[in-house]
Formats: sequence, structure tokens, C-alpha cells
Amino acid sequence: WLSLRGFESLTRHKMVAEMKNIAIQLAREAGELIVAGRAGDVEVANTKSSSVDIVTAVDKASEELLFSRLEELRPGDGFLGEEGRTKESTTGITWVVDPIDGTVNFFYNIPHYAVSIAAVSGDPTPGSWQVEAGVVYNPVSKEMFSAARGGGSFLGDTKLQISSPPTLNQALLATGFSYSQAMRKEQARVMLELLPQFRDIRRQGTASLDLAYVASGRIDLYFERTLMPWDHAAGEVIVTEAGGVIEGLADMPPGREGILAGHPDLVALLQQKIRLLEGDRPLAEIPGWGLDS
Ligand code: LIP
Repeated sequence: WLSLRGFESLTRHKMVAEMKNIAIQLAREAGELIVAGRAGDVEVANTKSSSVDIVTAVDKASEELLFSRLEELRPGDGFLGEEGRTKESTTGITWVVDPIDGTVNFFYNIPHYAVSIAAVSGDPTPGSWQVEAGVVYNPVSKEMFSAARGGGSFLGDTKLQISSPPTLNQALLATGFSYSQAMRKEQARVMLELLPQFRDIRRQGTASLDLAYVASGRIDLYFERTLMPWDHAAGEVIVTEAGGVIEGLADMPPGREGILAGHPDLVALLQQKIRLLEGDRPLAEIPGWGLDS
């Protein structure tokens, strides 16, 4: 005999597992398109927030493939894509998609980029949404990071669990920098002070893989500001289902203002250090942060 609560829980587990499996399948399909596109000439199709924030035709083709396949498989769901495809949800589920995260790496043929696909419920806004399932797929290495809420976090079939933290000076910190020169200067100011206090830093150019690497123990701690929703949606659930935490800067929700990920003890220590450096000033107080200045 299954209680109502038990039935609801079973149903929810089944639903999020189905969304994760759809995301895995579609990430592989988009991955094939991306690898084929990289084999040819890759040119900048246009730029967005600055002259170095680039889009290629492959980014756009990957997003169109993912949008059309989700229309087939999940017609009532919403869509929020980096390259401009958006659709309101009628089911309460929205797919938050970065068709190629790490576009600059892709453009330079550095094999460290990913398809990032997340299914979120509720308001599809960072800090408000509930991430139900997420996948981050590197189509070159064919590494598939995946998680469903309540179902654990995986690399392939290997379950991921964040281990007990190293001391800060033994921790490997990953970060990234904005496309805005003014914001990069601010981010470098903070990183200049943090760098000597850690084992080392890594700036790998793909936020979704940085988050997946936190879940898999390849990175101990991650911190970045000015990310867009599609950069971190899938990585959030991959980290939390591996026992890590996702936090925003100070008391702000995780998102554009800043996102930290890792073991809760390390994240708490980093929050304190950033606050001491005044590295958690709201973006609006940083002159020129969003402009290509
Ligand atoms: C990138 C992120 C990266 C960040 C870059 C850029 P994109 O996403 O994955 O971590 O530092 O500035 O936002 O633009 O390649 O999808």
C-alpha cells in the first residue's frame, strides 16, 4: 500500500528522471552537430555584450536543434536559450539551455566546452527556480555529467559525492571573467588577493563544466560573477546532488551578481574573504561593469 505522499514522491522521482533522460539524449544529438561543425571552418556570426562576446553559426544551429526537439518531446514546456529562443511554459517546466557553453574555447578549438541543458520548475529566474534535472555534456571528451533532484549526481554511470574539504591553501579554485573590460579589472582586483591564499586557480572558460568539476572533485571551489542563467542552471543541480552547495554573494541569490559552489565549509570561508575584499559590491556600484568599455 503506497501512501499518497509516497505515491507523489515516486511520481516526482519518475518525472525528473524522465526529464534527465531527455536532456541526456538531446545533449548527445547537439554534441554530434557541434563536433561536426568544429571539423569545418568556424567563423564569428555576430557579437553580443561586447566585441569579445561572440556567437557562431554552430551555437545558433545547436540551439535550434534543441528547441525543435523539445517542441516534439515536451510541447507545453517553456524554453530559455542563450541565443535568443524563448517560450513561455504552460506546464510549469522551462528548459534553460546553453547550446555551446565555452564559445570562445569552441572558436579557438580548445576542447573544453559543453552543451548545458536544465529543466527548472516555477519562475525560470536564478534564485527563484527549482532545478529539477540538468546535464552538462562535453561533446569532445564525451563526458556526460547529469543529475535529477533527489536522484543523485553522475559522471556517466559513476555516482558523484563531494568529499571532505582540503584546507583553503590546498584548495583548487576555479573562476571566470566577464566580457566587459571594466568588470574584468574588478574581478582581477579580487583574484589578485585571493590567488596566494589557494593551492592555485583555474580559469577554464566554461562555467557549466567548472560546476560539474566541483561535483566530481576536479575543482574544490568555484566563484564567478556576471554569469547568465544558462551558464549555471544545469551545474547547480549537479553540484547540490553531489552534496555541495550553491550560494549567491553575500545575501543575494546565486546568479548574475555572483555564484559560489563547493563544500559548504569552503564556500563559507570564501564568502568571508570576498566580503573582506569588498568583492561583493553590487554590480551596479562597479562603474562600467556591463559595458564594452
Ligand atoms: C562563458 C562562461 C564562462 C565565462 C565566460 C562566458 P559562454 O559562457 O561559461 O565561465 O567566464 O565569460 O560567460 O559565453 O561561452 O556561453
